[in-house]
Parts: sequence; structure tokens; C-alpha cells
Amino acid sequence: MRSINLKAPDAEILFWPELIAPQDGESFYQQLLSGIQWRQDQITLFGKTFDVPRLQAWYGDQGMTYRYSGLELTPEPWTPVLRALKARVEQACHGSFNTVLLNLYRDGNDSNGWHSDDEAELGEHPVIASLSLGQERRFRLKHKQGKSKGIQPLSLDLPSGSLLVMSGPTQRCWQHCIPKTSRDVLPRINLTFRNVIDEPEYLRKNNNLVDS
Ligand SMILES: O=C(O)CCC(=O)C(=O)O
Ligand SMILES: [Mn+2]
Repeated sequence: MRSINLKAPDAEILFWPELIAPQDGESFYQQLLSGIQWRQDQITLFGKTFDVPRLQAWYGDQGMTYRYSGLELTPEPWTPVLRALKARVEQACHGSFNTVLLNLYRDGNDSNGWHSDDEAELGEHPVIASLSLGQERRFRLKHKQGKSKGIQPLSLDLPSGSLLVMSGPTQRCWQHCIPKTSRDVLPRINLTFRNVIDEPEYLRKNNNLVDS
């Protein structure tokens, strides 16, 4: 299936509107809703502790610890459903991923604030492959220097079964978010497949490069 190139400055963003057919999407959605170990994580900002405004889960290869906003996430092992989805995503975007962060937005009050996925363990040019299941979700992007450079923000509605892949300079130059909505919305699931650099492996490779 062919992708659409969203052509924005300082970004590489590809979009597959229907990577997964609606019937399969509904089945995957139900399996994840009931089968994933959804967690209510908390973050501490300026000395105050808050519930993250959504439920989350972290699955992947063993040993791939991921740190963000003071949280340290140790992955649960891949399940058959997650392996099947990972294979579909990898086949579409010719990438490979060793972890997935899942978000469950229970209703319109749940959200994901402005951020970039630019943690060091994702490497210099992170590839973030975001698969959507459940009701359509509004996804917003803004360039970090959008105002001074006159670059317009983007707003996309991500339907169930769609795949959005951000790569190249996107995380360095842009931020993205899922806003709250006053519309009456059903639960929505997002899976962001990522490739976390395995530190010992990374060091070994670098030493090998120096040796050879
Ligand atoms: O739900 C989405 O599409 C956004 C998820 C996201 O940005 C993240 O988990 O880092
Ligand atoms: Mn993100």
C-alpha cells in the first residue's frame, strides 16, 4: 500500500490512511483494549505529582529501558497481537522496531501535551511509527520556530487503521500533541513503535568501529 508524503519543512512524515482494513482494525482494537496491561502512570513537575492524562503501556524486547519525564519504563514482553501489528508496520515502512509505547485515550478529557520524541536513547533521527485504532483522533504538529519562520502548524485526523511515520529531522524541529476534545468520543488507542538504542550494543559497535 502506498503512503502519502505530508511534505512539511524540516520534517519527513509519511501517512498510510488505511494500513489495516476496518474489520481487522476493530478486532485488533478489542483485543488490545482488554488484553493490554494498561497503567495509570504519574509524573512529577515542579515538585507536584500528577496522573498522566491517559493510560499507557510499554512492551518490547527485554532490557530496553526507556526514560521520559522522570518515568523509567521496563517493557513487558511482546504479545502475539503486538508482534502481528509490529510486522505489518515494519513491512509498510521498511523499518525495524524493538519497543512500542501504547496510549489509551479513554474519552475526550484524555490528551497528550506538546512534546517531541527526542530522548537520547532514540538516536539522532528517531523513527516513530504511530498506528491508530478506535475512533478517529485529532493529531496536531507545530514547528519549534514556526512563528519566526512563518511555518504553519498541521492538523490531521487519524482514522482507525492508519499509520503515520515521523522520521529524519521531525522530532528535532517539530512538536506534536493530542488535544482534549469536548466531542463525545469513544476510547482511542495509539501504538508508537520505536527503536531504542541498546546502550551496551551501541558501545560495542563503536568500539568495533575504532578497532577496525
Ligand atoms: O496518540 C498519539 O498519536 C500521540 C502519541 C505520542 O505522541 C506519544 O506517545 O509520544
Ligand atoms: Mn510523541
